[in-house]
Amino acid sequence: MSDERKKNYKIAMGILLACLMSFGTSANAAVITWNYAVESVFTGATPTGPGDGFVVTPSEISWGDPMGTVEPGGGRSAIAISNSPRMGQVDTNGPAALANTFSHANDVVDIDLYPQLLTADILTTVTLTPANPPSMDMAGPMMVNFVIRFVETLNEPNNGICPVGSIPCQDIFVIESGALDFPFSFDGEDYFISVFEETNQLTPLPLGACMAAGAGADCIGFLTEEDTVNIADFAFVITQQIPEPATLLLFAGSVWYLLCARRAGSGVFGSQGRALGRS
Ligand SMILES: [Ca+2]
Ligand SMILES: [Ca+2]
Repeated sequence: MSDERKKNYKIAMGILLACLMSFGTSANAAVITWNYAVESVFTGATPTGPGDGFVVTPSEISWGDPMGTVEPGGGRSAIAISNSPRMGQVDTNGPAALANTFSHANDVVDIDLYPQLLTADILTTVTLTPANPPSMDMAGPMMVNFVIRFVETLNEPNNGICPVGSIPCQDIFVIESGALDFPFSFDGEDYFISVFEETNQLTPLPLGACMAAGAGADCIGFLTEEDTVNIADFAFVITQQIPEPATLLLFAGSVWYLLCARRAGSGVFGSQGRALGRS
């Protein structure tokens, strides 16, 4: 092998080893399965104005007729958190795991007499403990504060036009702030948690719906039907960054060069062997 080829061979071998070491480090240290706990609570809320009937607890915010009930025809509406805390197992780069459930008992409320929900503060806490490979260390608790805006739309507006959809006008929730995707690190590895609503109710809303809720354009949220208990099941996935395409290209290029060099090398040595045999 010429000096030039020996040099290229060494470079390719070096890149290959670096790539293998990089993959090996990642594969050895990454957590495959986590035990998780996700808990959400209401930490505060603001009503549209003064008046009776606005009640806030860590698991429920209700409004409407103080003497009424949260049921169809009962004169009170409520949003509630259930399945909290939710515990289970989730695989890195695996299927989604269920988190907490939010429900809106959307009953008809007399908005001339009673204040309604305007904004709600939610604190969600995520704790992860490695199950495979097991570890006593813990990722978290990671805390995310969400602020949601709400509007109790008129069910039958005078002009007959709903902010979104058709009569009776759906009520509108907007997630005003709070990260639906956030990174975390554990044992030198970087991961991402991505939160979504399992039935894809959480979507970008039309401008009219965003404006009705007092939010800017391109808001995200969901709509709730009147006289119905609307359920939103939140879920999440944990992902880990796979090797960069550039790293994979380097890896593939190095393997290709080494294979070519080896084939070329066999020819040279074989010729020499045959030459030696003839002598
Ligand atoms: Ca309503
Ligand atoms: Ca409505």
